[in-house]
Amino acid sequence: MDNGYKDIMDNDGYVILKNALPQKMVDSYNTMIGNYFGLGKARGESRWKPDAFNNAALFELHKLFELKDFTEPLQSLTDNKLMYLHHGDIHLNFTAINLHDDCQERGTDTSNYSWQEDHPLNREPYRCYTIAMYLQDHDDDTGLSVMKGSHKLSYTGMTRENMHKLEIPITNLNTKMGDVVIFDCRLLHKGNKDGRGDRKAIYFRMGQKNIHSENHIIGAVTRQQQENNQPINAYKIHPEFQAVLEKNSILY
Ligand SMILES: O=C(O)CCC(=O)C(=O)O
Repeated sequence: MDNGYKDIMDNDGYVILKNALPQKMVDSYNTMIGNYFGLGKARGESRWKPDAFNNAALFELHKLFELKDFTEPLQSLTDNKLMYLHHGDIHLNFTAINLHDDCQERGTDTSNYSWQEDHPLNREPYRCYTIAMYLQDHDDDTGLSVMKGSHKLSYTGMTRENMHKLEIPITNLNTKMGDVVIFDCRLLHKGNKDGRGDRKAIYFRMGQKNIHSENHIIGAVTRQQQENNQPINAYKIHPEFQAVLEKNSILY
């Protein structure tokens, strides 16, 4: 199954899988995230939980990896070498409103390595993707916005001011609940404010097993362990999560 996803990804830096999540799953994740953060009290407040897939209270998330409408396009984008990149957050009213990329370089030796397009030290296809699942409709510019094609730019170290001077229009992805956005981690993107007070999302990363994914994992684990106040070398994938990935032919 290809459906031209590779061409779209190459050109735009993102793909939207319309209606990939069944409504039942959307509803149950809405409830799960609401319960986890205590939505009654936390309405309107910003909360997020890093490394959610290894948290027993959130194992319902593992069902995502059994969903062929979601994994097959990703297998096709990654030449059937799909890998979990050890990054998975759930969000309640978490909004990253400034343009940014999701490349992870913390703790990575970048002396002989680059993820930038056409850079001489970029020797393998860059196929690290952020998966964004918003659990409500965003037909009113309150979801995710992207700078189409910016995954091909060399903007390392670029100031925010200069990012906005790029003269690339910002596209609002007016997604519906059940849609899944897959975007190249190098793509400049931002979230938007939502006055409803219960904006929920699942954010995680997957990629093709190669040097970029391996480096991405180092940075992602470093960040998550720091955010969870845990030593970096104490990170472990939970055996139940590992079993789900293996059963669905996903590397980790
Ligand atoms: O606010 C949002 O929904 C975007 C979140 C985001 O860009 C991120 O977590 O990297």
